[in-house]
Amino acid sequence: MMCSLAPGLGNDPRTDAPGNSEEMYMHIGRHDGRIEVRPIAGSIGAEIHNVDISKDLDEATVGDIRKALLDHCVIFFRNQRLDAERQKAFTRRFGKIFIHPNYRGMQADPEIIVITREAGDRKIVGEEWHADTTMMGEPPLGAILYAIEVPPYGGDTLFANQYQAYEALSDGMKKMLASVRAVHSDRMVAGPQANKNAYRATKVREDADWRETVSTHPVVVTHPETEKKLLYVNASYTMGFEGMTEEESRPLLDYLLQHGHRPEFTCRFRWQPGSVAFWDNRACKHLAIHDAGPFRRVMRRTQIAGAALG
Ligand SMILES: O=C(O)CCC(=O)C(=O)O
Ligand SMILES: [Fe+2]
Repeated sequence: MMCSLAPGLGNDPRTDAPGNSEEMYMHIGRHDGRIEVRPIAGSIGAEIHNVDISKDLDEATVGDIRKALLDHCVIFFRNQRLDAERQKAFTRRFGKIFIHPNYRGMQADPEIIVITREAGDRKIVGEEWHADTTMMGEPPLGAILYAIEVPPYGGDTLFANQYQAYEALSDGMKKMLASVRAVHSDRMVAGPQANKNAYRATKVREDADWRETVSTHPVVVTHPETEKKLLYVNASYTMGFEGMTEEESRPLLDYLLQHGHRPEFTCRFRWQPGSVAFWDNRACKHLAIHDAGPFRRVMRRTQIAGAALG
């Protein structure tokens, strides 16, 4: 993948010359086989440089990428060349590929969702603040989105850090939420009643055999890897709190949803062809901005299977 430090270089007498070793180190440092992590905002998101993710990466590099993902909630790569097979191979380094039940039979390859936004589409995939696919008992742990065709402007994606959303709540609210579970359903985003397909190019299951999937998750989830607490409700799937009516749940749920994307918890990613976003689907929410007007936008997404959340 990347150049590694030449063996024995440290013994080269030339590097011991005054003023020389530092310069040499900096030169090598850019190519020493380690990824470079550059945060893009104060609380979430980092660009990762010095790695070609279409290549067979060694374990150490995959470990560094995983660490960057856990540290920053979403990471971005630029100027990558990924065909579907290479994207799937990269995805598999982080877990099993998740097959999305609501796109089954709707796309050529069940392991891939091509998200196409045609000029003038009146709806798009992911235009509300959400984590992906949380109606599942075991929601995906992450997703990898690769930009194939992007508008000259518009069509950015926002991400919000849900650890910080949790941390910013008062002690009283944290205490109250500690034992509350929320009900998540896919009835707002798929099935005939959701009625998305008439308005957008990316089709989801709306056939008569479609059935709603419902699961409950804690409102405050402990991240299985970082072991930090985070706020886990979202506008696309969360219907209300377990044991309460949707009407009773609404005011507090609305408050938590709004709170979860305060500007200081967010970053905004501007796409170019070949850009990749890789998000931790437990630690952050995201939103596709519906402002691409007359332009086409084509993205390829893979998802990584996750585990039940506690
Ligand atoms: O198109 C985007 O920017 C994001 C869409 C989305 O929500 C997703 O891929 O999960
Ligand atoms: Fe999404």
